[in-house]
Amino acid sequence: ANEERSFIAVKPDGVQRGLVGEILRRFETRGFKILALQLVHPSKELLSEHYSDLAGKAFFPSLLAYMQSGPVAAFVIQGKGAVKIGRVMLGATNPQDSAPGTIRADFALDIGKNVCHGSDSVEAAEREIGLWFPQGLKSYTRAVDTVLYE
Ligand code: YYY
Ligand code: MG
Repeated sequence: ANEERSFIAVKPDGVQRGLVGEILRRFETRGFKILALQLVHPSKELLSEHYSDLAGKAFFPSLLAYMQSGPVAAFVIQGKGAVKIGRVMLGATNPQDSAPGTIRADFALDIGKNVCHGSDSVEAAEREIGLWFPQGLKSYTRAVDTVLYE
């Protein structure tokens, strides 16, 4: 149960704005284990797969162009409630509706430049992790996990 994983990415605007460290820090200090970490220049193929559920949307072409405008900081977090907590920490898709204290509320204003991505279900997380980290992940133990969990 403490092994749940989510795929989180700092989008190109976030990387350009120097927010990678700040965003990673929030997940680290919350207690999540960083399982994988990579700067990726995503291909159109990867992004089309990643956002396949949005293929019919009017904003799809601009979304792909935005996501290819620079490197993406892709990472995997692991820990209790990783998917749900990850989404809560990101905030609503539209930063105009995001609650204060969330990443999107604290660092973004427009839906098309919302700084970060997070998986919306456990199934989506596993699918996205496989897409962005085809080399696979290696687990490791942390001493702090014995202190972190009841
Ligand atoms: O999962 P999340 O990123 O919060 O939203 P999705 O509905 O999956 O959309 C993915 C991505 O597409 C969103 O982060 C911004 C962009 N987008 C947009 O530009 N305009 C919309 N009306 C909806 C989504
Ligand atoms: Mg989504």
